[in-house]
Order: sequence, then structure tokens, then C-alpha cells
Amino acid sequence: MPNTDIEQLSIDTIRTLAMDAVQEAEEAHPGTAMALAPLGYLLYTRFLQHSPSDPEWPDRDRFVLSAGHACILQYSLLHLTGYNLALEQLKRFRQWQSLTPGHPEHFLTPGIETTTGPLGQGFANGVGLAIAERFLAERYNRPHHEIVDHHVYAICSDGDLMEGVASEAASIAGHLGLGKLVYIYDDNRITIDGTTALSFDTEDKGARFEAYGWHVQHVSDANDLDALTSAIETARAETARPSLIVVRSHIAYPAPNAQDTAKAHGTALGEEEVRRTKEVMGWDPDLKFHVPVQVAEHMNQVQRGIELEQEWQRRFETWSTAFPGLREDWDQVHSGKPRTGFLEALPEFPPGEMMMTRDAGKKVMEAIRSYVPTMIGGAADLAESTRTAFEGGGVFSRIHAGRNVPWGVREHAMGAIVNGIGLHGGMVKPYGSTFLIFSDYMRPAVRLSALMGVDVLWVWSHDSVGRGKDGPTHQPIEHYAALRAIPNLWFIRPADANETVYAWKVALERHGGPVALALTRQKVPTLDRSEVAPAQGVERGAYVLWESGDPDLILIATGSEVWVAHDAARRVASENGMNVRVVSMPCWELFELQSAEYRDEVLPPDVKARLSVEAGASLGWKRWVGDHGDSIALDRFGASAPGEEVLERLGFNVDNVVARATALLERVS
Ligand SMILES: Cc1ncc(C[n+]2csc(CCOP(=O)(O)OP(=O)(O)O)c2C)c(N)n1
Ligand SMILES: [Mg+2]
Repeated sequence: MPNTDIEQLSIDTIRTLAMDAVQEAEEAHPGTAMALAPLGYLLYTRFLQHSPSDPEWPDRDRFVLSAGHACILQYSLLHLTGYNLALEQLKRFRQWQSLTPGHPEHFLTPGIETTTGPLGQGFANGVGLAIAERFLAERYNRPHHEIVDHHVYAICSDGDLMEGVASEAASIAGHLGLGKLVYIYDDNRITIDGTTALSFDTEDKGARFEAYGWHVQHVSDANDLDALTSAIETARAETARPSLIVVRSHIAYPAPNAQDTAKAHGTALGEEEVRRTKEVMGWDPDLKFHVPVQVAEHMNQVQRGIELEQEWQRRFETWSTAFPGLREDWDQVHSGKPRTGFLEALPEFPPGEMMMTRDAGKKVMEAIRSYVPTMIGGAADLAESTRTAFEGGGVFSRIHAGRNVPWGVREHAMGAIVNGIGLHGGMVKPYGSTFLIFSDYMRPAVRLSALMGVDVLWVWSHDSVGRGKDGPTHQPIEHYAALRAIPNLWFIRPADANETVYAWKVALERHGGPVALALTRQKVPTLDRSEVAPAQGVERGAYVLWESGDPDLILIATGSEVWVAHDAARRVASENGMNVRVVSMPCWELFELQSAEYRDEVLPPDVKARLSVEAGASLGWKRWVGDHGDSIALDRFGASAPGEEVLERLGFNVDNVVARATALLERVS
């Protein structure tokens, strides 16, 4: 059936908005938005259960534009369907402080569920959104009371499907049978460098997804609304498997010259081509950013959204009356906070005992389990090693939404999926865990968690060369510096069991961004807090742990090097008669957030003799030790040997700290 006039006019409006906005911005990606205008039109006006006047409605369908470069498509749709995104914003596409940045930004624009652009991330975020939906549905739905029941739609491109992270995510989504996923693959056979004949023609993408356990359909014409409609309906009806719809499209359709060219991906069409395309569509080429009144009316979804939401609200109220306890629980988890009482439940560890901080973390997880009932997560096939699990919480599987998600060996997807879970709402502090060394494998997702300011937790154990016998491939070196370099990520490396408790407290309480914990595999002494300052100092990022008097020398250490620095400081103080201070600095970012007065109190500017002790790259330490200071650090790879020996030989022992501290004192004074 040919499209009706109003359908076609609406679709062409999306196309012209995309062309005009990109032309105005002088760069960006018009082609995909033009080609997928029919799909966008269908999704936003017929399929998505959303409410433009309340973009945060909890049971809305989620839409993820994994091909974030095509965001002008989404911006046009948001504008046309009645979100709070004015036409003016489309005219200011990609400009300073506009709500229409070059890629969709979750923290900025109403209706954008996740930040996308780095290809493959959105694909995996969607899997996280579906996991959250599954978890909350099982927790809150009761027979005849379905209050959590939504789909996750995504549009992905060739690039998305080429990226490894999408393969990882597709694999686990198939394994878990995430039937609420409805993904559309834009099979336009074009990427930036040319056609997919260059690098992506051999594999059969549909067959690949079938092999992952997905339900796969093909639509041969992206302009065929009926075919698209029936494919989406079929995909929605498939509840046991995630769905992929492979849609053959022609980039930049119907531009007479740009269509099917790689150029249409990343460059504005040019005034002349825009005019000619408008003529092909039967539009007045002189009109720019034109939205016909009947299109504005036809596409507006505000009323439909209000009705959808009201209908849900009625069901929600009935459910609340029937299950007041559940309702209370729902409100609590949607506050994004742990339940009150969690602070009192946190363990305290007696001094003296040698303990791995990963084990302290495990004890914390046992203690807080019932205070964060929607906290889910797991390790990338290393749960035994990272000591992360909610015992008794069950395993997340095809048949049961347990709290322990077996990510398999898929760090990158784990990161991006955890972000998706965190973005959903109602899920307090989802987490992902692995060895610190493999934070590299998930770094793009960690970066995005920080950029989006999503409340998630990264738990990384085996946090130094103290990891030992596995050797340099498994020993983090530059990782502390590299992670500290990510803005808005709080990287915490606690010194002992009690600092670990406070690190967890910080993690559970933070709003507005991710927290990462670096925990040891080797045992460290639990410091005697009657002799040193309380572990609560963690909350300020750095604190004076111990001192013999008004300091001549400051030793600054993190994590497993703190006790070494502390022992060394006592020796220097007693042997040299100098006054030594030890600063435990588990989290640079938190320390930076403190007042200048506090920072100067901890690190008085007039004390120039400062020595940092940390088993990682020296990069960045100048900031804290100053030009006169020194660092015991690692600017080399580690070695395969017992962990204690590696630390010992690489200089993280009391004798060496004493020697370097003494030398520094002589040099500086
Ligand atoms: C991880 C990542 N690598 C590279 C890019 C740069 N980039 C943006 S789009 C794109 C590929 C474009 O091809 P496709 O994904 O098929 O999108 P289409 O042009 O067909 O819309 C690339 C390489 C990116 N955004 N993310
Ligand atoms: Mg493509």
C-alpha cells in the first residue's frame, strides 16, 4: 500500500529538517536520517509508548539511537512529536550550548535515553535497559498487574555491528533471551570510507544474529511502511528471543546525487543538492526548516502520551492499593538511594588482622545486600577472584531475574550494559567487576558512564603488581593514572579493610557519576584506628592518617602502599628525629572537591619534602608532591613472581621508603 499523503509529508518533513539542520551546521550526517525517516516516523508515532510531556515516565518504551551520528533524525522526531525541543534548537544543531549536540547526550536533551556516538555502545546500553526491565518486571509485576512492561528499540548501523562490543552484547542478549529488544539494523552498505564491499560484505549479518539466538527478519525497502510495520509487530510478538530487523536502506534517499554514496554519511549535501532533493520530493526549495501545520498536528504525540501514561497510572494505582508493601519498595528504589539503616549495617574490622581488601568488599556486599535490593551486577567470569556476588541473590538467566549477572568473558559489553541498567531508573548502583588490568577492556564504557553521570559502580580487584605470579600482562601499571584522567570518575584505592568499607559507602551514596574501587588480591594489615585516624577520612579523598608532629616530611600513599608508608614514617621519625606525616589518599577526585583550606591542612604548602608511594605510574603525582618532592612509583612493567616479592623488589618496602624519604629530607632541607 502506498503511504498516505500525510504519512509521506511527515516523512519528507523529517528529511528536510535533517538536510536543513546539517546544512546550517555545515557538517554532520544527513544521509542516514533521510533514509531512515520512514522508520523514525513509524517508531515515534505508532510503536513507541512514550510521553513527550513526561520523558521520564517509568514504563515508557526506551529508544536508543546506537548510530548516534544520525542524531538529527532523533532531534527532528523529538521536536515533531512534541518534546520540549524547539525548532530553534534544530537550527542551532551542533552549536555552543544548544540542546542538539553533535551526538545525542543523555544528560542534556529531553527524550535521549543514553549518550551514543562511539559505535556499538548504544547497542549494549539497550541490552542493559532490557535487563533492568526484566529484573523490575519480575520484582514488581503480579498476576493481572503488569506495571513493568516495556520494549527497548534501537537503530544500529554497519559500524555498530562491526564493533566487538555489539557482538559481545548480542551474544549475551541471545543467551538471556531478552525478548523485549527490538533492534533495527540499517543495512545501507555504506560506511565512511566507502561501501561495505571494502570490509563488511562477507559475513551474513542476519545469520550471525540467528546464531546468537536472535529472531531475525528482513525488510527489503526502508520506504515500505507496511513491511516495516509488520516486521516490528512480529518482533514485538516474539517474546523469547531478542529481535533484529535487517532493513535495506539507501543513504541520503532521495537526493539525486548523494544517494548511496559514502559522502552522504558525513558531509552536508550542499545548497544545490538540498534544493534539488526538495524538488524531487515536491517541496518548495526556498523553504527552510519548514514544518507544515498538518504535519505538526499529525505527528504530535503529547495527547497520546498523556493517555498512555494515564492508563498506566491507573494500573499502577490499582497495583499500589493491592500491594502497598511493593509500592513502598518501588518508591524507595526509585529514589536512587540505599535504604535507611545501611550505614549501621556496614561492618567494622578489628585491627591487626591481615586482610585482602577484596575480601573486605565481599563482607560489605553481604552487609548491604538487603539495603540495595535492586543492585545487580557481577563479574566478567571472575566472581570468585573479585569476590563480588550477592549470596542468595540468584543468577540472572533466561528464566529468572536473579541479582548476579554472569557476564561471561565480555568486559566491554559488561561496562556498556551496566551503563544501560543504571540509565533505566529503579536500579540502584548496578555494578561490573573484573581485574583492574582489564579495565582497559571496558574503558570506553567507563568513560561514557562518567560523561553521562550515571550512578554505576566498577569493582576492580588485583589492583597492582602485588597480583604477582600472573606476570606483567596481568599487572596494572598506568591504570590508576589513566582512570584518574577520566573526568567525573571517582577512582578509590582503599588502604585496608576499613577504608574499603568507606569506599563502598561513598560508592553507594554518590549521585551524578560512577565510582570505581581498586581492591587488593594480597593481604594488607587492618590498621589500628586507635593509633591512626578514622577510616572515615576516605570520604574526603585524602586525610592525615598519622603524624609524629608538625611535619617536616609528608609521605602520601594509596591502597596497599599505605601501611608500608606508615611503617616507614614511624621509623624515619624515630631514627632521624624528624616529624613525619602520613597521608592516606585513596581518592584524588574527592580530595580535589574539598575546600582549599582542607587541602592545605592535609598538605601544608610550606612542607616541600613530600614523597608519594604508589605501585603505579608516576604520572600525575607532581601535582601532590610538588617540584621538590619525589615519587616511589612504577614507570615500567611488572614481573612474574610471587606478589610480595615483586612489590619488595620494585621498591615498595619499608627500607626503600625510609631510604628515599631520608634522601629527600636531606635534599630539601
Ligand atoms: C567506535 C567508533 N569508531 C569510529 C567512529 C567514527 N564513525 C562514525 S560513523 C562511522 C561509520 C559510518 O558507517 P555506518 O556505521 O554504517 O553508518 P552510516 O553512515 O551508514 O549511517 C564511523 C567510523 C565512531 N563514531 N565510533
Ligand atoms: Mg552504513
